[in-house]
Amino acid sequence: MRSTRAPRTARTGLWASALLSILAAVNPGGASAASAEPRYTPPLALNGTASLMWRAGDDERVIRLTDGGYKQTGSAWSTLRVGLYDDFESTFTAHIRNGKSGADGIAFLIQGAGPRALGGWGGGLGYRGIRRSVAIEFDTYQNSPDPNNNHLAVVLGGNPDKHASVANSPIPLHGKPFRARVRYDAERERLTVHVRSTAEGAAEKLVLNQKVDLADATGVDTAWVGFTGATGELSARQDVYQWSVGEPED
Ligand SMILES: [Ca+2]
Repeated sequence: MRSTRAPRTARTGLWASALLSILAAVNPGGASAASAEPRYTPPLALNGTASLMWRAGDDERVIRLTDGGYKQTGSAWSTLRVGLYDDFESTFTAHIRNGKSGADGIAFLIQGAGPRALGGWGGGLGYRGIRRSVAIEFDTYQNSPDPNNNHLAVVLGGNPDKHASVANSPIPLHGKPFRARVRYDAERERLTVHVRSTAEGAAEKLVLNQKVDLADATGVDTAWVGFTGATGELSARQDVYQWSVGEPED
């Protein structure tokens, strides 16, 4: 019995209403391009090799989780937390590249360990060992438990050796940017993940559909959300941008 659990109707979320653009564009329209001040910058906690930079030729912030070195791990968390008894949706664009092939990929996490959380390198994808977490892998390197070098998976308890569910990606995760949408239906305790190419008119495809109680899996009512990434003997530059979190739009 979890008698201390908040009622289902409680609005525990700190992001109760509006869609929050975490990597907000600066000066949209370029009216005052000389200004480097973002209109609004929710705080981010960066760990390991993660750094924040500006997208080339654009007024947009980018989280670079790994920069192409070997055996790197990085994590980036929004320090504004997400209520797990409300529906929420997070969308982002990721770009993983390093010439012909690269490793190891990134993960989107919902976690209860805190803003300093950072896990193991290589196949650990930067989240191995973050036990109070639910990870969604975008995995570009085949380790022994992996079906191939281009798959998505839901992983509980920070253990990438065991997939709660796994599926081939319908698009290449390495090389070109892709767009992902993670959605949680709190009432049904259902997590879904869609991906699509960033090419104009590209169709979005449902890849993962996992029943999971996020509050139970993370041990918290309001969780940190963000990204981890890692490299190993192979490396890659792994960026995330155009990231937002909020209530589902439909
Ligand atoms: Ca892997």
